[in-house]
Amino acid sequence: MKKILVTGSLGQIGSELVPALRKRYGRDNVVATDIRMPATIELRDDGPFEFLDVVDPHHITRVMQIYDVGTVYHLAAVLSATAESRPNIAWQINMNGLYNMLEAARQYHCSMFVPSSIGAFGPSTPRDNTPQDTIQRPGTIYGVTKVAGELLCDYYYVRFGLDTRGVRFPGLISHVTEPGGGTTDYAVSIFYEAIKHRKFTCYLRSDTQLDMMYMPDAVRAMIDVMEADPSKLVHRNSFNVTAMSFTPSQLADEIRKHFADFVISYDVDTVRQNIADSWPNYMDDSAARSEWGWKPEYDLPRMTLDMIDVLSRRLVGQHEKQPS
Ligand code: AKB
Repeated sequence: MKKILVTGSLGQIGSELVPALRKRYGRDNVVATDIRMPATIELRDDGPFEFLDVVDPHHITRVMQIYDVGTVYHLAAVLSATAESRPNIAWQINMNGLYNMLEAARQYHCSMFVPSSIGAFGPSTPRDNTPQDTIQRPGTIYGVTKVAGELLCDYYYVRFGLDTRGVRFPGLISHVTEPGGGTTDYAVSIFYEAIKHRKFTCYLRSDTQLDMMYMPDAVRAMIDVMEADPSKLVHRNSFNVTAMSFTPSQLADEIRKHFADFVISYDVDTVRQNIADSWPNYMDDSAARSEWGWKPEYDLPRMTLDMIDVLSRRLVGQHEKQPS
């Protein structure tokens, strides 16, 4: 079979997508790439890995010439809070990197998955039950790159027949790799702090409601949308997908069902709060459900139980390995 190429494979999504793709399609059929090298020998030996900076078209061409690539999962991107502090870098990676990958996909006849985000919406978007097709006027550079990315992917489909597909991810929660530089990252850090110290200081207000998803659902969404029957797809870039929607205070209540003494306090970071305030409370994902059968498996209680279960075992294990 033709190879599957994953960019940004050592990031939060790639760390779980690559093993899932290798399990499904075979270890040697999935080429992991990133701008940094895997930290451990195990990761390096898990399957093909290539150093790839998406901002440099020569890197992309080199990898495309080595492997017979048929599908690209383009995950290399800068998240919202980092993008706000380094808009220039965000543009280079999120826009120029995407353009370079689309061009390569066009030249080498690949299909391509590109994640968008709730960040593609803005303050004038309806916040409740946010429709699939609605106003998209984000006020962040991250949002600007996400909307432009969705449009660019549509353009490549209409203009060149390139099979581009994508979803608008909410905040993603995972126990494998922590996110970096996002606005929704608190929903991951809170678990580490709850397990280790039974307390957490949140940088968002207690009532900030946002869509969220557990990583196993996110991985399934990416694979399912790429495997979907193209004749059923009315939308392509990008489908609203969500699994749960909660505030920091509701997440703390759920965690307290496991650790009764858990305490949450708030020290609001204005930059991330302003970003979160411009994003939907919850999206309508009925287009994804009807066009390719999207259905999440994890709600808030199930995700919380699994995060606490897996992380508690790992963090206690780490603690026991510490030299005394
Ligand atoms: C972020 O917070 O920047 C991301 C996202 C919702 O796109 N997790």
